Amino acid sequence: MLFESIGSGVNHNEELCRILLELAEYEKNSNRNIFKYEAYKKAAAVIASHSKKITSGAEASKLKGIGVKIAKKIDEFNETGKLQKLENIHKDDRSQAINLLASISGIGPAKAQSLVNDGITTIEKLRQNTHILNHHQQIGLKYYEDFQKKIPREEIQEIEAVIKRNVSKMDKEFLVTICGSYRRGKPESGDIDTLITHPSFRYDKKRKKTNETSSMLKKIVDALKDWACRLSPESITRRLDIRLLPHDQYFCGVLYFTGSDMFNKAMRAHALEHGHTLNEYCVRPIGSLGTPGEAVPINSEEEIFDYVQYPYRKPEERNY
Ligand code: 8DG
Ligand code: CA
Ligand code: CA
Repeated sequence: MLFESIGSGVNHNEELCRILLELAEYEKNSNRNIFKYEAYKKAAAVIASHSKKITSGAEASKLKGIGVKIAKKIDEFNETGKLQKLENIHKDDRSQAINLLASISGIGPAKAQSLVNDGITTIEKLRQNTHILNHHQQIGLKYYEDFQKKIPREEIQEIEAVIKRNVSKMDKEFLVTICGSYRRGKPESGDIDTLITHPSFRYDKKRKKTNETSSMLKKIVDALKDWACRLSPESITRRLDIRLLPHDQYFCGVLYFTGSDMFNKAMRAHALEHGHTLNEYCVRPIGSLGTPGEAVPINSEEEIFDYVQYPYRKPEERNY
C-alpha cells in the first residue's frame, strides 16, 4: 500500500512529462535558471511515477513538488492540447539555436549562449570556428551527426565485450558495468555509460589508491579519453561516457548511472522520507539534528534499496 504511488515502472502521464521536461530544458539552456529547471524536472518525476493518468491541475497539485504555476499549465495543456509558452519558445530563433548548440556533447548552456551571442547559431558556422572549443567539445562537434544516432543493443554488447577484454588484460580484478538505458534493457541507447572500478581503488578519508592501480587507471583513461569509439573503421562513431569510481562508491554510482533520471529522483525523495540521503556516491543516515552522518558501507545495489526501504527494482523496472 505504502509503495503504491511509486508505481510499477509504467508512466501514465508521458505527454505531460514530455512538456514539463521541455520547459525544464528551456529554463536550463535559455534562462540558465537552475532553480526552475529543477522544479520542472521534479514535477515531471513526480508525475511520471504517479500510479494513474492525471486529468487536472487540482489533482496534480496534491502531489509533492507541484505548485500553482505548474498546475495551471497542466490545466491549459489538458484543455487546449498545447501550451502557449512552449509554442512561443518553438518560434524563438535564439532559444532554438541555444538548444541546438547545447545538444552537442561537451557544450553546456553557458557556452551555447556565448556562441549564439557571437553570432554562431548553426553547426556549419561552428565548424568554421572550432578553435573556440575545448577538446571534448571538438570531439562532440566532429561526431555530431554520428552521436545523434541511437546505438542498437547488439552493438553495445560487442563494445562491452571489447572493453571488458582489454581492461581485464591489465588486471582481472577490474569491474566494468555498462549502465544507462542499456542496463535498463532498452533496445537502443543514446550513449554507452561505462563505469569501472578496482577493489584496491577506494575512497576513504585519505583517498588511498595504490600506485599500481593508479597507473593502470590512468592507462585506461588515456586509452579511452576521446569519449568516442567504433568497432571498425567503417562503423558509426559512438559516444562513450566513461567514469572510474572508487570501489566503496561503485554501487551508488551504478545505481545512479543506471537511472532513469526520473527513477533516481523518486528513489531519492523516498530515501529522504525514510531518514537517508542518497546520491551518486553514498548513502548517509540523517541524524537527529537533521545532518547526514557517515556514509554506510555498501557492497551491492540491493543493499542500497534495503537501507532506504525502497522495494528492490530490477534495472528493467526503472524505466520512467
Ligand atoms: P540514453 O543515453 O539512451 O539517452 O538514456 P540514459 O542512459 O538513461 O541517459 P544518460 O543521459 O546517458 O544518463 C545516464 C544516467 O545518469 C541516467 O539514466 C540517470 C543519471 N542522471 C541523473 N540525472 C541526470 C542528469 O541530469 N543528466 C544526465 N545526463 N544523467 C543523469 O540521475
Ligand atoms: Ca546513456
Ligand atoms: Ca550518458
